[in-house]
Amino acid sequence: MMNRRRFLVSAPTSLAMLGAAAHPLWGMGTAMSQPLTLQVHPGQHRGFIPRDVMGLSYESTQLGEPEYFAPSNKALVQFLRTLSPSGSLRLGGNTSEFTYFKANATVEAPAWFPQPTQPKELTPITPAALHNLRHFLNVTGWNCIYGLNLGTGTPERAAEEAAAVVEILGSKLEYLQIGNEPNNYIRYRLRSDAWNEKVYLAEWLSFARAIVKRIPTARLAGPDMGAEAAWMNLFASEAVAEMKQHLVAITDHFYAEGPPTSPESTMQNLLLNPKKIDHEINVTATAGHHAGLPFRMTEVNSCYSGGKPGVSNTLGSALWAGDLTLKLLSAGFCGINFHGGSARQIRASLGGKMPGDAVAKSEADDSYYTPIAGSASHGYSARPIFYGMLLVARMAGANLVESSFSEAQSTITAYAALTATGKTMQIAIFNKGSQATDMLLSTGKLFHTASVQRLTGPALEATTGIRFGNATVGSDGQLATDRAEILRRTTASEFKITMPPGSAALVSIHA
Ligand code: BDP
Repeated sequence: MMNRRRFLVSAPTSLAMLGAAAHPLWGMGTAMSQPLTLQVHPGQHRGFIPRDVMGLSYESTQLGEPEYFAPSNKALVQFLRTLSPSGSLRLGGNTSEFTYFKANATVEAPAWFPQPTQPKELTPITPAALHNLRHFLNVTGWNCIYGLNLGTGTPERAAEEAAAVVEILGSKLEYLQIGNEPNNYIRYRLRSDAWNEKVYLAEWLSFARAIVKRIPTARLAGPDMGAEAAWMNLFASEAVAEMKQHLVAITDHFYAEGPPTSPESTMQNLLLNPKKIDHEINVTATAGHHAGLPFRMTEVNSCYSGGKPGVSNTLGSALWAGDLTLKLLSAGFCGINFHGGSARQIRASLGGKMPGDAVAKSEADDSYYTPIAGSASHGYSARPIFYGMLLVARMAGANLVESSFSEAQSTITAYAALTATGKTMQIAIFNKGSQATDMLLSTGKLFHTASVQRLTGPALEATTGIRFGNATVGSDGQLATDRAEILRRTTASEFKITMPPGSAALVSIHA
C-alpha cells in the first residue's frame, strides 16, 4: 500500500510549490497505482468568477478595418457568443500607439515621422468604426476595454477620442486605458532614455486629467503592462490617489514564454514551470490590494512576439490557458483577455515581423497564439487555445471554493466552484502530464449525478483534432453539442474519473 499522506495544500497552489525541475515523470507513461483524491471544501470560498471573466484582446489598428468588429461579420459574432454570452473585448496592444481619431472627413492625420521599426502611417479610427463596434458588442453580449494612444497622442486628442468612445459605446464600455506597456517605450522608440515610471505617471495623469475634464463620468484603468514592481506600485499609489473616482481596475499583461526562436520557449516550460507567473501574480495582486481595486489580466498569451508554432497553437496551449485563468482567479484576478488576431495586425505591432515564421519556415496568415484564426473572406476557425478558454468560460458566475489533493501534484491541477444556486458543483481538472490518472472527487456534499465535458486532442503538440464535450467548433463558430459523459458515483458524495494524459475536464455535479 502506498502511504497516502494528506497534503493539505490547496489544489491551485500545489503546482506552484514544485518547480519544473521537480517533474521527473514528464515524458514517461507510468500509470498511478492508487487513485488520487481531490477533496473539495464547499464551505470555504475562494472568490467569485465574474460573468465577463473570459475575454479576447486585439490590436487597436483592427478598428482601421471598420467591417471587422461589426454585426455583419456574422461568423466572428458567433465565435464570441460560443465562447461566452458576456465576455470582454479589449482593444489596445502596441498598435494603439499608432492610431488617431478621425472625427470626420476633414480631420487630417497628425504629423508623423516614423522610426525604422514603427508603422509608416498612423491608422485612423472613425466614428463609423466605433458605431460598428457598438453594434458588434450589442449582438455578441460582450463589453469593451478601450485603449487610447499615449505613445504618439496628446491629452487633447485622447480626450476627444474618449468622448466619442464613451458616447458611442455607452454601457458597453467597461473602461478606457491610456497607453500600452509604457515600460517598453524606450525599446519601441516612443520615448528617449529619460523615460521612467515617474515621467510616465506624470504623462498618464496629464492625459487622465484632460479626459475626466471632458467626461466627468469617465472610467479608467491601467497601467496595462507587465508586472514590473516599481511601475505597478507607483501607479497603484499615485494614479489611484489622484484619480480615485475614475480608476476602476489595475491591469496587467503576461507572456509566459518568448521569444519564439528561443530553445527555452518549450511546451514543458509553458505547462510546468510556474516561476514567472507566480512572480507576476504576486506583483499585480500586491498593487491591486494596495489600490483597493479589482485587477485584471488584460493582455496575455503563451509566447510573446506573435506566439511559437508547435507550442502556442497546440492542445498544450489550451490546457495552459484554462489552467492559467483559474490560477489567476484563485489569486484574486477578476478576468483575462487572450491576445490574438491576424498575422498582419500582429506583425504591425512588432515592427513588421513575426519571428515564429522563422521557426515554422513559412509565413503565417494568423498569429500563432490567436484563439480565433482566419478572416471574413477566408472563414474563421477555433484554435486549440479557444477550447481551453471555453472550458473556463463555462464556470462564469460561479463561486470558487477550496480544494486539496491527497498528495502533492506536479502535473495535475484542479479547481472547484459552486454555481450561484449552490446546487451544482463544477470541477475543472487539467492533466498536463503524460500518464493517465484515476481520481476520486470527494465533494463534501450530497450530490446525485455527475457528468463531464472533456477537452481532448491527439497529443499535447496536436494543432488539430481538439474537442470539447466531444464536439468541435465549426467554421460558423457553433459548438456542436454532444451527450455528456456520465461519471460513476462511488459513495454519496464521491465520484470517480480517469484523466487521460494531456487532457482537461469540466465536471458538473448536481444535487
Ligand atoms: C505585447 C504587445 C502586443 C504584441 C505582443 C507580442 O502589447 O501588441 O503583439 O506583445 O509580442 O507586448 O506578441
